Amino acid sequence: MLRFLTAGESHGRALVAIVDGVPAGLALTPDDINRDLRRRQLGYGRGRRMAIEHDEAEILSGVRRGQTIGSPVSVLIQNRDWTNWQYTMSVTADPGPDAGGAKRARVTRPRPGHADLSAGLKYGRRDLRDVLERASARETAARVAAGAIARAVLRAVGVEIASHVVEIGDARVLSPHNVPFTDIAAITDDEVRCARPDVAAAMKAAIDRARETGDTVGGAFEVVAHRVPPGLGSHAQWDLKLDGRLAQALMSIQAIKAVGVGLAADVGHLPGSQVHDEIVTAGSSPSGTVPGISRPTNRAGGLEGGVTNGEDVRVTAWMKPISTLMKPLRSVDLDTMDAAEATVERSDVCAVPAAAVVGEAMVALILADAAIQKFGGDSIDELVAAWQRYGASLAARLTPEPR
Ligand code: EPS
Repeated sequence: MLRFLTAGESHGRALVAIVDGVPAGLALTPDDINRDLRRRQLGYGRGRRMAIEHDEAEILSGVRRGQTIGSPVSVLIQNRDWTNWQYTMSVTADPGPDAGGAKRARVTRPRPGHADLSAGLKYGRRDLRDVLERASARETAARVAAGAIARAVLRAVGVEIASHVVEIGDARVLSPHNVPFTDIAAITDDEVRCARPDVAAAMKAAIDRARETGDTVGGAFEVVAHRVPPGLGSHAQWDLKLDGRLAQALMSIQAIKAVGVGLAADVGHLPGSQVHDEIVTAGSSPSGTVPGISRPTNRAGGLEGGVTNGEDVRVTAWMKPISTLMKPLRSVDLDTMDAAEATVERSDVCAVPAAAVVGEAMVALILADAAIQKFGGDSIDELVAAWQRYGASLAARLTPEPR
């Protein structure tokens, strides 16, 4: 079982990810992780914080001489901004005279849409900074580090994962599920990560408009996993259904409010003939990873009955606009109970392109876990061998019997 936890506050000393259950013998370097950390930091609409941070992974454990050894892999990512927050974020009650950074006032005016109010009440914190520091999407850097390790596991068996931004404000890609994986994997536009250049320009314009009016803007991204074998997940029990597990993983990303598989919400108004993917014989050119079988369409997003069907896994997540508005919404000061404007913190105008990279990480973690459950994962050699045996058995089973 592959599982992970993260720790760390947005302006604390560092973030940490612990990934448990990584197969032994997997080649892993900090660069494998740093590549994804860098991609997550890019994007049009980010705030000034991204000019401060240069996220880099320090592997603390679980790797020896370039290979995983079967023990938990822990990764540390420093927060460079911490030097400006040492006083406010001090672990000790008395930070001492040398602690750097401003003495920041308590946060008492919750931002609508943020965890400030709900989690502040739950944990009984009078300074809402105690919840906003952890609720912050800074945490997703640690998820991306964990996801990069899962991606390395999947890469060993040929699975690739990529994402594209399909909607920002009123700019959207029409029929995003038909954009081929090769177009998505080839995206070089780091600003909005959109496969359609004309839509990318409209997306940037939508972000500019939001910034000019002191507002924020949301959107959607699709994550696509390519060359996934059939048979990951299970139809037999609710918590084994892979579509459900992917949905939970994506929904857990900060600010995500909806998740869909394949055609997603469109299945509600289309007839069955336009929702299901016919099954046809393919001879030597299957559409996915099932020998001899082709699916002319992939509206199901590679999942039927909670089990992968050999087509690309395609999942979409919708992100709400960031809840820190430079032109703040109405709130209440929880100290005085007077009407007040919500707190304004330095923030991003749009983080959908970065969230897409986080989405890739979450999908990688779930698929790698499902693969380890099906094929075994004590060592990467064992996993690859079991995967190959399964492929060979499918090919043998799907060969026509002599009549
Ligand atoms: C965030 C607010 C901003 C973002 C941050 C998420 O940080 P700050 O409050 O320091 O300006 O930059 O995202 C990151 C730091 C990151 O690495 O993605 C928030 O409140 O969620």
